[in-house]
Formats: sequence, C-alpha cells, structure tokens
Amino acid sequence: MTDAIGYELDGDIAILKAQNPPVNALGHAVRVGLVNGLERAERDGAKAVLIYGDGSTYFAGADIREFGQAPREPGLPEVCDRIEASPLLVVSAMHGTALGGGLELALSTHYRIAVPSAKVGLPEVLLGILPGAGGTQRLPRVAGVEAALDLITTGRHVRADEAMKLGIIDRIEAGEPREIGMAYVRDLLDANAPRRPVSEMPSPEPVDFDAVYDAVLKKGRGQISPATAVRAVQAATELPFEQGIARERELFMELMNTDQRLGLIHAFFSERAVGKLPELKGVETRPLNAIGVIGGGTMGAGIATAALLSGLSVTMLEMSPEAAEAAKGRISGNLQGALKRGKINREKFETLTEKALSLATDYAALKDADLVIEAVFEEMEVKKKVFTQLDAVCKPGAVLATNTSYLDVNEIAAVTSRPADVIGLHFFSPAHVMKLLEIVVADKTSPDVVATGFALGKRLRKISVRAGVCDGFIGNRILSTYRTCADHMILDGASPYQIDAALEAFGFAMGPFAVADLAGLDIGYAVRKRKRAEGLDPRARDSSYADKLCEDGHFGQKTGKGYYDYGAGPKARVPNPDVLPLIAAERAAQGITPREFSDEEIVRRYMASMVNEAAKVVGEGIARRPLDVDMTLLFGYGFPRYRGGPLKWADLEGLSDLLADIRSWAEEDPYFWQPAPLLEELVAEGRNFDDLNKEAAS
Ligand code: T1G
Repeated sequence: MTDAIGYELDGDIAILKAQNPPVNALGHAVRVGLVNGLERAERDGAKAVLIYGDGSTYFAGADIREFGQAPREPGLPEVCDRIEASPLLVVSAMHGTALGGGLELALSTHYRIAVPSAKVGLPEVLLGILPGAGGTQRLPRVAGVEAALDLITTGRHVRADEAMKLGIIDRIEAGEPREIGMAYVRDLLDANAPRRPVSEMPSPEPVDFDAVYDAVLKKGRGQISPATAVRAVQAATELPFEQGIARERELFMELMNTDQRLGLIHAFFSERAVGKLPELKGVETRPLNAIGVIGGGTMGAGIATAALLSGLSVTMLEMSPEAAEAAKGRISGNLQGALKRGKINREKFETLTEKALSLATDYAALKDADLVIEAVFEEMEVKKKVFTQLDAVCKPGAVLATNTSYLDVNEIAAVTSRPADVIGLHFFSPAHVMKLLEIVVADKTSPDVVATGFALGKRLRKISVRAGVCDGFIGNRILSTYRTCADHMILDGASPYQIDAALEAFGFAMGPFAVADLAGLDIGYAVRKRKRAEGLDPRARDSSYADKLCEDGHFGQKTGKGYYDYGAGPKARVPNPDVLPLIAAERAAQGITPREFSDEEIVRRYMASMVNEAAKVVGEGIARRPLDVDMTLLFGYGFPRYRGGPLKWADLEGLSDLLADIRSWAEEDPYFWQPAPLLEELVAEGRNFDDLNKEAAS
C-alpha cells in the first residue's frame, strides 16, 4: 500500500507528494502524512518543502465521505496551521483542481505556483457548508473581500490566470507540477525569499456585509450556506485571525448539522452514481461517431446542437429542403448562444455548422449512422412509420432511438426487425441546455444498446437516468401526479397563485402553474384529452376549467396569457383575471364549497403526492433506485438541489409521518391517495429510501 503522502529529500528541499487517487482528497491518512512529512523535513534539516499532487490533481478538497463520521485528528484546520507555522519555506505546486480544503491547504503554504490549466475554488457552499479550514479567513487577506465573497458564495472554479490576478497564485509555469515546483523553490531560496504566513497579513477592509448577506440569501432561494459564509468572511475583517478561525469553525459546524448539507451531499454522490448501473459493468458499447437526427423542430435541433458540441457529426433529416434549412437555422441559433457564452469560438462555429452538420431529405442519408434519434410529432402512427423506414435503411448494429416523452417504446420497437437495437432517449427541452436524459429501456433492448445510450449521455455531458417503459417514464409520470394534486387543491379552495408562491418558498424556481405557462398549457390540454379518450377511471377527479382557458386561446407565455398575464413581460407576470372566475364556476358546477389551505398543507400534500408516486415508480422497477428519481427531479424539473430530491426529502421528513398523512387523505380520496406498497413496506420495516440506495450499491 503506497503512503498517502510520499516523502523525498532532494538536496535541501523536501518533497511531499500526495498519492490518494482519484482526486487526492484530504482524508485522514493524507492529513497524517502531511504532518509527518513536514516534521521529517524539519528533522532532516531541509530548507524548504514542496507539496504537490500525483495523478490528476492537487488536493481536490476534504474527503466528503468522512462527513458525518467522528472527526479524526489531525483535522484539516490544524494541518493548515502546522504547515503555515513551519520554519521552513513551504511551497505548493498545483495542477488539476485545487478545491475546497485543497485550496485552503495551498493558502497555508507560503508560495503557490500552478500550471496554466489549473483551476482553484472554494465550492463548499455547493455542499451545504462553508470553507472550514481557514479559507474564509485567508482568502480575504490574499485576494481582498470582494473576490473572496464572490468565490466563496458562488463556489465557482477560477482559472489559473484569474487566480494569479487575484493574488491567489504567485507564478504560472507550463510543465509537470514537480518540475515547475522544484524550479520555483530554488528561485525562492536563491532570492532568500521570506516565509509569508497569510494569517499574519493585515485584516482586509470591510464592505457592507448586511447588504451582501441579504442579496446572497435572496439569490440562494432558501439555501442558507452562501449567506452564512458571508458572515464568516465578515469575521476576517472584524476579528484577529485566531478568533476569526473560531467564528468560521462555529458557522461551519452549524451548517454541517443541517438537512441542506445532507441533501447537497446526497445530490453530489447521486449524480455520479446514477450513471453507474451494475448491469452495465463490462458491457461493450457500440461505435458512436456519426449520428442521425430526424425532425429539426425545437427538440431535434436541440439534440443536434448537443451532439455537435460534443464532437459528433450529425445528419439532420427533414421532410423538405426548406424544412432542413429551417432546422439548420435553429441549430445555428443555438450555437450562436454557445459562441456568445464563449463555449466555442467563431472557427469552431463555422466547422460545426458547415462541416459537422449535414442536411438531408432522404432516409438513405442515414445508412451509415451509428445511432439515429427521431424527434418527430408525438403520435404513435408517425413514429411507427419512421421506425419502419429506419429498419429498412440503417446499417446492422445501428442504434435506433426515439425521443418520445411518453409513448410505448415496446410498441415502437415491435414494428422493426431489430427490437434489440431500439431504445428511448428522452431529452428535455431545450435539449442542448437541460442536463437530464431519460434512457428508456424497452423489454427487448439489448444491454450493449443501453450501455451505448449511457455513453452518448456521458458524451453530451448529460445526467442519464435509466427508465422503464410506462406512461411518462419517471419524470413526467411523477409530474402528472403532483400536478393533479395541485389541481385537486384548486378545486377544493386553493388558488394557483397561492400554490405557486408556496412551492417557490419551498425552493422551486417556479411553481407548477408558472411552469405550465412556460411549457405551454396546450401540452397539458393534449394529455388530459388523451387520457380522457383512453378512458378515465370513474374514481378520478376531473375538471374542465383549465381546458376552458385553452379553448379561450390562453396557452401561457407563448400567447401572452395563461394562468398569468405576461403583458408586462415574463418576470413581471400578474394573475390572469379570467382564471379565478373559471375556477369558481367549476367548483359551483361540482357543488364544491371552497375551504382555506395553509401554505404548509399545500406543500405537504404536493410533496406527499410526489413521494407516493415516486415510491410506485421505484417499486415497479421503472426507476432502478430512489436516487434515480431524485436525480430526475433535480435535473429535469427544477427540484431544489439543497433538498437532495423528493425521496431524500421524504427520508429527512420521516416516512412514517408521510404515510400517516397519505392514509388519512386516502379516506377522502382512496383513488388518488392509494399508498405506494413500497412506502408501506419501508415504514413497516423501519427502513428508508437511502437504505435502498445503499443496498443497490453493495
Ligand atoms: N471527497 C471524496 N470523494 C470525491 C471528492 C471529495 N472531495 N471529489 C471527488 N470525489 C470522488 C467522486 O465521488 C468520484 O468517485 C471520483 O472522486 C471522481 O470524481 C474543510 C470541508 C474534483 C472537479 O467540493 O468537484 O474541502 O464515482 O467523477 O469529473 O473546507 O470531483 O469514481 O466513486 O467528479 O474529474 C470540497 C468535489 C470538499 C470538490 C473532479 N471539494 N469534487 O471531477 O471526477 S469540502 C469539492 C469535484 C471541503 C473544507 C471542506 C470533482 C472534481 P467515484 P468525479 P471529475
């Protein structure tokens, strides 16, 4: 077993090399190794110490897996203080991503050099905590309060050149960290450079911290770690260093004990676990170089854009040259966005639109595609025609994918001679922006086609979630349930505006009715008509007030009116005065006497319906694990990340209380509030959703 910190003495320079793959996290063995290495260097009579990371990066932070465990000495703050206090000249050579505790450790060394591609940052607030090893005290001293507040409250990564301008890095050199580090140490020794303990630097000038606190708290939409971090930085301007460190520790521990930290850590590990399915271990993927996209509307153009940006070549098939040109226009428009944001340069833009993208109106153009995805009209007969033609034209082994958002992928696969090659790839609009990709596995889809779907998702930098076939797969099926729950509360007395406000206070960026206006009320209208045509269960509560809104031509933002009136612009939306009378008429027609709802009851019912349906989705195997549902809701439906997802939220709330509420509501509406068998089973056995996640990982 290699030491977590390697030691070497090269002349009068001691070298401490971190050897803790994959990211040199500052786990206990690394911390012990650093202190031992430093003491050994001091005993060996070295004049300087160089610290750098082997492998992909300098220390990328504390070991998040240790959170919640009993602390083991030496803690990271102590290691940092020990390094800073050393009589030797201590120098960091950074590459990769020096993040969190990694940057804090670097700030405790006396000089810092980095390779040009290195990035630094203090992303702790993204995990629900704050820099807890001196970062809120040392960074303001090195970079000033404004820069420190920016980096600490956003958690953003900073490139080496910007970090150098801020004074975080002293020198940038191309080369291997060890080489450039040793050369820098020698220069410093030759120049007889002094030690530079940051803690001895003067306290930085204060700013209006209350104003910053209020602004950051508002931007956090309920997440408290960024605003709390403001107070830690404030301490750096008001207290001597040691007392500032004590204040930082106090605020750090406050945040460590919050549900938000549990939610954000759950999200961190789940977004990495969701793409790792045991059934795909060792399964070969099929080649993925050239893809075809059928249908160049908003979805198809978005998918093509994402594929082009990932380096794939794309053949866009449309029904006519004019439609193909229009598709190219949409794709160019999307790529203009990437150009404006600096994600690509002008030359890349030209290459993508003129070389990587080709237009076609004949299926024969798809004969060499490795994978074809259709994004045509959401109508089964249309999809079947497309797949019949793909079956005739595509090469053996090509993956045939549908972007349908709810149609039965088994039925689509059945029209081909190769159902094993058929899969659902459900993108979310806009497809080149939204991170979620539902990979819908039909009964006959072969494992290597599933693996290829995940490989495409990784290539497109998506969060891919495996879904089984049902109406709405994972996300839309659950959405349909909690939207219905909201509709029921409207029938019983709540207003769309109270419901939206309550859910926005819960942490959603937008409430369900504002979201419906954004997506287009005609979508929900079509779903309601389809479900009525398929035959609604007589026990299901139905209503027509939303249909009347559509029949009056109000489809939401795209028509200027829906639940809200957008005359003054999307941000200045106001309730549409036509809505409440429609709801009142509906209640009267159904003989309902409206009652009051508290915001708490609105949230409780809305969330309980989401959790109950999610438990059915996991219980039926449509989602492999609870974390798959959590990632779907986080990356596709605006669920507040600091709550970890609906099933993490449920665990933190307590499943037995939730089930008790569901059972009590089932007395008034046994059809809608039918408890999920999995939820009943977990409560009966005293287990929770995280137990299921752990079982799946073992
Ligand atoms: N601790 C433990 N495991 C970690 C880890 C960490 N800090 N960072 C990454 N991993 C695991 C990750 O789960 C995955 O595991 C593997 O490493 C590769 O990660 C006191 C308290 C560094 C930019 O927040 O941002 O310091 O899935 O797939 O895309 O103030 O990982 O292979 O089993 O993400 O190349 C602050 C978090 C901690 C950095 C690399 N640091 N990590 O990205 O690989 S809190 C962070 C990242 C702190 C102090 C406080 C990224 C990365 P597996 P990956 P990547």
